[in-house]
This record gives sequence, C-alpha cells and structure tokens, in this order.
Amino acid sequence: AHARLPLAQTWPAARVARYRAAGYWRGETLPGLLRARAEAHPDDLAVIGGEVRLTYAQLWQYAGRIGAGLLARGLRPGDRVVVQLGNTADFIAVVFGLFRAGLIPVYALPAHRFTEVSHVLDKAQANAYIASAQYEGFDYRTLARELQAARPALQHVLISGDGEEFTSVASLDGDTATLPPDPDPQSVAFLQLSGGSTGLSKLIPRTHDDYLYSVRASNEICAINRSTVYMVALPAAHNFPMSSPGFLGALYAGARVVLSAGPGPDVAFPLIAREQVTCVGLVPPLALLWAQAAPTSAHDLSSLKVMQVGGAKLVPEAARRVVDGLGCQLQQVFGMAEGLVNYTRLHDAEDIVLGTQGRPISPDDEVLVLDDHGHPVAPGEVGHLLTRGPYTIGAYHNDPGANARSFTEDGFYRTGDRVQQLPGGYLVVQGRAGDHINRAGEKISAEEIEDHLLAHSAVFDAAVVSIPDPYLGERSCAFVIAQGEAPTAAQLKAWVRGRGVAAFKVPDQVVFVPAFGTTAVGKISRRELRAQLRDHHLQQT
Ligand code: J2J
Repeated sequence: AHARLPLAQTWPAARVARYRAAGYWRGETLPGLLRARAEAHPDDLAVIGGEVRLTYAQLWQYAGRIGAGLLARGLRPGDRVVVQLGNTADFIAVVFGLFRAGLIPVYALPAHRFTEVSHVLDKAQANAYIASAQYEGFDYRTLARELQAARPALQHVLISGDGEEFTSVASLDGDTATLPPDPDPQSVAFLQLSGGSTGLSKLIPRTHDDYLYSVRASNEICAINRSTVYMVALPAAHNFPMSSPGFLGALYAGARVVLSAGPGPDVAFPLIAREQVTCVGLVPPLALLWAQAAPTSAHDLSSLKVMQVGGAKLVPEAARRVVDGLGCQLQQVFGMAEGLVNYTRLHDAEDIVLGTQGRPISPDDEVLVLDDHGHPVAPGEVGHLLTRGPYTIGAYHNDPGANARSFTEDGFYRTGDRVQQLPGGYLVVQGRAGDHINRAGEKISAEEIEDHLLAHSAVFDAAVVSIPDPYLGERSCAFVIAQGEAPTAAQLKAWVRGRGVAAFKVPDQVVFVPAFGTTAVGKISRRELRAQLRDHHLQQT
C-alpha cells in the first residue's frame, strides 16, 4: 500500500498563536461538543429526520455504536471515509460516529455519481464509503458495487437503510471503550468539497478549532439558541446548511435539527408547521419558490423567524419578493467551503439586507479587493476578492497545482469572486472572474464539462459558459463544433449524463456553431473565448 498523505492544518504558526490568543480557537472539538450537550440536556430532542427522532443522549449513543462498530470492522483512526447520505437522521449520526472514532468524513453530495465519487475517493485516499441505500430515486448500492469493482483500495462499504449484501449502518455495533480520546482541536476534522472552477472538486481540510469558531460566531450573528428549530432543506453535506449556522450551529446551541427530505414547499412546508421550524437556509431560486407558495399555503408557517439565503446572488428585487412573500426576517449569506462567510446582520437597515451579501463574521477576516494587476481598487470599485483569516484555509489537500493558482504567497485565498466593498465592510457580489457556472448554488466547472464533451468522437471542440437564467440565476450552455456525423443536442446531453456525473452538470442548452468566432482560436485564452461566445449569444437572443 502506498503511503497516505498526512492531513494538515494550513495556518502558519504566528497566526495560529494569534487566533488562539484572540479566543477564536478555543480547543473545542466536534465529538466534545456533542458529548457536552448530551451530558447537559440528555432528553432534549436533537435530530428529527423522517419518522426518526433522537434526543441528545440517543444521538450520542447511536454515534458511539457507529464509531465503535466501524473500528470493530477494521477501520483505523485517521482513515478517510467518503460519506454520501441524504437528509436523514443517519447523516448526523454517521458523521458524529466518525468524529468519535477519529475517522475523517469526506463529504460527497447526493447528486454525485461515479465520476465525482471515485475522484474524491482517490484524492482523499479513502478506504471506506457510507451511502444511503436509496435517495431521490437513485440506488447508491449500485454505485457502491461499481466503485468497489473499480477501486481495490475501497475496503469498506456501509449502507444506511437496507444494505443488501453490504453491512447496514443500523447493524453496526462495538465496544465504546475502543473509541479513541477526543482529537487534537487543531487537527483536520473532515474534508469538505470545493465548488471547483477548474476540473473536479478540490478537498478542503477544516480543523475542529477553525470550523467551530465559524459555527459559534455564526450562532451569535444568527441568534441561534436552545429554542431554535433549524431546518436542513439543502443537501446536508453542503457547507451552508452544515455550518452557516447550519445543523452544527443548532447542535452547538443544544437546539433541534429538522432534516427535510427535499427542498421544495411540498415537503418542507408541512414539516415547518409540524415541527415549528424557526430558521432555514436556502439558495435564491428556492427562496423565491417558497415566497411564491407561502401566501396561499394551507400550512402554518408563522413559526419561521429567519430565512437565510445564499450560495448564489440574490438580486435586490428578488430579495424584496422573499421578504414580502414570507413575512420573516431575511438574512443574506455569502460564504464558501474554503472559509470566509459574510452575513447581513439581523438588525441591519433594509437597504443593507436587500442590497448586499453581508459582511465577514470575524474582525480578523482580512479582505482584499484587487484589480487585475493585484493592486487595491479605489473604495467602492469592483475588484477580485481575496481573503485570509481564522477559519479560511491556506491550502487544499493533495493539490499543489490548485494551491499555486488559488493562494497567494502570503496565504490569501483567491475566491474567484468579483465584489464591491461598501462602508462598514459590506460586500456586494458582482459576478465571478473564474469559469464556473453557479447553477442555483450548484457550482459547475466549465472545463470539467468541456472535457466530457470532447471525449465524444463527433465533438471537434466545445466551450461551456454560463447564461443568465430567470429562475436558476445561471444556466449552462455548451457551444459545440461538431465533426463527422453531427450529433443532436439530446444525444450530447445523454452522453454527458452517461459519463457518470451529477445531473446538475449536464448542459442545460447545447448550441452548435461552425466555428468559434473570427478571432484566431489558440491566440486567446479559453476564458476569453468563453466570454466572447457568451456575449455574442446574448446579443443575438
Ligand atoms: C453570490 N455568490 C455567492 C451569495 C456563495 C454559506 C453560504 C454559501 C456557501 C457556498 C457556503 C453567495 N451571493 N450570497 O459555503 O458556508 C458563491 C461565490 C462563492 C461560492 C462558494 C456557506 N454565496 N456564493 O455557496 O463553496 O461564488 O459555498 O465563492 O458551495 O458560491 O460556493 P460553496
């Protein structure tokens, strides 16, 4: 077996010392936080998912059984485990089981398929995979079989639900005395996935200390307390519903987490009424859908106090419709799995809440807004956002190429976002410099999809761009130069889907062109080419 790359926190020693001295990093750990809540309020409800209701004591015990059961099956602390679970109570029990056993979750989205999951398994050097039996009409046991056949390093597969030939999560058991002591608070707790503008997802190593600082500070900003009922409506593996303030914020506060099996009003509204949900985070298209459905809904939504909206830009007119339709407090959230999270504050003036994406969590979040040459822009001008701080990583795991592109020498993360900074530090997102499509909060790398298209023998060249979309915010459009017998748009979409990628990555639109414009291709960058194609297309339509 080849040596596994160590997981390391990515802050230089001087900043580590500073963040500890400032009280941001307090030596808390994820297993430690759940233990403390289970001891303080054992009988309070912690998690509600479908028909499953777990108190803090029950969640703690179930997580212990899962963790000890995994160790009994031969996993070792430090092993990395790809987790692909739907929004069920098992999601939370499994990740805390992993934390208790010193195992490292690597979060895949339910939408991911063979291509993405196998990439993540390889990059993380994972030896285990835990998935739902079925979720949203897809059978992950089939995927598990394909992964096992293709990846000998994948030694352990566990299934939440009916495992068929695989071990089920519910059947795991072991002696909790075999669980290791709590981890070093500055060690890496899990690997989160990046949105990724070039190629496949990068792995983001987050530590107990840094992540829990962002969660604790988010709780304060979002007024999360023991009487909060937080709904996870987006996929639980997304950084937003996990930590901003997310289910971890709710558990940190000793509050209640309600997992919704789907993000639409049909599934979420009855749950809000039944469980008296007070807070939820959504992407803009869903927030608009909820705002449209709420006034005529038969369900009582009056318990809902705060709706967070983030993941993609909420334009002011849409923000106004959300406020009018739902009649609750709107909070804009502009965050990223790499770290930096901005919030509008609950008592901000209306023009700030409707017109900005908030300001950073921490006084020690350093924000730079730079022009194309790396010089600070004049105050209020649009520029590239770079950031570093007490919960923003300084490097991806196992990816020197991406690190050279994405981080400056002094440790600033190049977010790829173009922003304007207003007085008070409020940021207005003005688009992206990078080549990804933000499709309703799901990030799609243009390059990744171009590679799949180019693998088709009838595709001579392809360029994938984002097109403004009234509902999704952005949709993907593939410009294709065909060769030989021209395929149809439907055939190319089916081809991309057949490559084993998440459905949201299949181009929404395919436009066949004889050539890529008049500028000599090869002399301009792919980025300029994509921009030209997009602009030309938008002028014509
Ligand atoms: C415009 N663009 C936004 C916003 C994210 C909280 C909230 C969201 C995420 C997230 C997150 C945006 N307006 N309000 O991790 O903790 C775009 C930016 C950003 C990228 C990050 C969280 N909120 N974005 O969306 O890692 O382009 O995190 O750089 O998935 O989403 O994507 P992701």
